[in-house]
Amino acid sequence: NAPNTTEDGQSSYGSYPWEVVIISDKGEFIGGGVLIHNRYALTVAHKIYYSYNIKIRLGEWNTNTTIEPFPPQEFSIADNDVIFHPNFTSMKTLKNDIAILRLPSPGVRLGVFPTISTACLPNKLLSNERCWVTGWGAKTFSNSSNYQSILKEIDLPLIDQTTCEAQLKATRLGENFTLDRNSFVCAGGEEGKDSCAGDGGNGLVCSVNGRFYLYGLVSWGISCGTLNVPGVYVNVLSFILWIQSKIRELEGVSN
Ligand code: 4AZ
Repeated sequence: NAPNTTEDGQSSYGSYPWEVVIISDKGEFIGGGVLIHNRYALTVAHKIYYSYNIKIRLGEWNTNTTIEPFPPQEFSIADNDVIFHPNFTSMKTLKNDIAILRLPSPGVRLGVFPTISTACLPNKLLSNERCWVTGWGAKTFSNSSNYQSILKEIDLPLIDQTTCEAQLKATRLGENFTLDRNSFVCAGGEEGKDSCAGDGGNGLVCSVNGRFYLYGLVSWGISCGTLNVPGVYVNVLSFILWIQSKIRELEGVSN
């Protein structure tokens, strides 16, 4: 169930219709996100913690052109429609690195453009799976301002938490390091196939029975694309109850 791929990791147009671009009010690129509902998207808290008046763009693919067959749709997100996880308290540990973005009413009309739709929230743990991560982020950590113009994708394996913790600890930067298992999942560790600077907030999606489920959000890592050094992703499964109860509360649905 791999989305269509070209050889250099460039995604084909419309393969990741839940993809969200977050930009500043001045149009500067901030990071990625994932559409999960016609009025809600998820991203990582640390990318937008110091930003005001953000906007999101849906249906984007090549950021250098405006010739997509289906035009990208832009929405301003009011500051009180940015809902940070209440336990996101540290830019250092990045525990609970998740935020909900609420689109202005009535939200995006789904089913109109094939390039805009939602990813599913996961309902169970996966292991031994290969999943997908996308983004416009940098090719290498040391050249971290060199963003891509066309959305890139890679496939990568999920890595269990014990292995991931050991592998991160084995790096020079990771010596004194523990993973908050509730907050994070890991994926990658293959040479040259990784998320990197600028990919923060983007989705790690896994295909189950032909549907894409959002297992992770790009959060952080130690370097990029180094063999046996997985990237660290927000464990979306851990935050499902918070996400669903927030949406119910904000939509005024009684439960
Ligand atoms: C970053 O700086 C970043 N290799 C994101 C992901 C990874 C490294 C850095 C994972 O946003």
